[in-house]
Amino acid sequence: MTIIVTGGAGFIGSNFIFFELDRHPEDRIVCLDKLTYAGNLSTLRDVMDRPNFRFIKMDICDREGVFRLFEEEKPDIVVNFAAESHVDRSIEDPGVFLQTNIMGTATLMDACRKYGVGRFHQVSTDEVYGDLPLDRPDLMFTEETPIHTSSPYSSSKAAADLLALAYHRTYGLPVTISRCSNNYGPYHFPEKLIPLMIANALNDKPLPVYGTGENVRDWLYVEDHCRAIDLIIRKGRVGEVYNVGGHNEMRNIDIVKLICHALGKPESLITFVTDRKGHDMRYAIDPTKIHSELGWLPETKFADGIQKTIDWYLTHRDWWEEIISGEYQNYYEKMYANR
Ligand code: NAD
Ligand code: TDX
Repeated sequence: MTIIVTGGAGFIGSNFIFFELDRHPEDRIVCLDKLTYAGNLSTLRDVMDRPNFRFIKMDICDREGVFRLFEEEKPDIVVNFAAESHVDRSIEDPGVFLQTNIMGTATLMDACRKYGVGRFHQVSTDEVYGDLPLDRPDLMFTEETPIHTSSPYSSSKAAADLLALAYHRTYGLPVTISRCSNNYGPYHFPEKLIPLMIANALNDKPLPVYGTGENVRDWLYVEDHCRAIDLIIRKGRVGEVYNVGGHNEMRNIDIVKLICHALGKPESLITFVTDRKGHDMRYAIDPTKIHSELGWLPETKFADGIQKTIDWYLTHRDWWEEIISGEYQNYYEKMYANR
């Protein structure tokens, strides 16, 4: 089979490519990525020369290019990870989120229709459900929870989900959607909470916690997410949404303290800064459907996953130091200097 993986030079997409090449060496993977600030070709260095791997630098909004590639590769499956993914950036500048996350997804689905692709999988997020209150731990997001978004990022992802379901109903496009909770693991871009705190702590820089740090996220080790997507594209039912999450709710402040302790750094590095606008309070996924239909369960416990992640950042300093020494500095200055 040929699988086109978009956004494969980013965090989850690259981990998915490694997972697929390892578990399904008989399949061919074509990675399509624009290499935005979040995409790193160095991440894919070890697989670049594999005979069953091809990288192509392309924007998913480039209709002509995408159609040409589909004509050439005749993919069996398309997995769409390509997206603008950072909530804070979407608050600063929504335009590119609408372009890539909505128009790009539509372009890929048009190509899927034209070339009769057997499956289009949209990698979505739990953020499309909005947030849950802290004082109702019994509530969780199911696939039936209404879409109720908070940020331009989550709204653009929700729009793409709705379009995907509409393409299924109207054109019969064989679509599946996964809505996953927060991922962590290797190759996570250092603008996001966990890698940002690890990098700052290692550099003895302040650890900027938004608001009071009581917001809760439901963390899943990235490989568990990859295994869920692998199951959905091979065994999932078309037209269906699958929630993916590991019942691992943690407060931001507790994660940051844990990172301080693991790295032997003082908690005095923690600095409470102005809250994110429209900040979602709590996410919690109910993964009953994917468990009962596809037998998926998370395999990595948080204690093990976070230790593996911290070890990875300690042994791959060159990867993230190169990132934070470049354009990232301007980003950091803009987002955190006067916060
Ligand atoms: P990321 O920002 O690390 O990577 C995004 C990748 O997409 C980059 O390689 C970038 O170059 C590429 N890209 C961006 N715009 C593109 C375009 N127009 N054309 C082609 N490529 C483009 O993101 P991530 O954290 O790996 O997230 C991947 C997907 O998973 C996203 O769709 C995101 O919404 C979803 N998701 C992420 C999480 C999480 O915790 N990170 C959780 C649930 C869902
Ligand atoms: O410096 C920070 N300080 C801080 O307190 C950063 C970067 C974040 N935070 C808080 C905000 C959130 O409550 O930490 C929490 C996690 O923030 P992010 O890492 O930005 O993730 P989040 O906003 O939860 O979104 C992530 O999960 C869902 C991904 O970035 C999305 O792509 C995915 O859809």
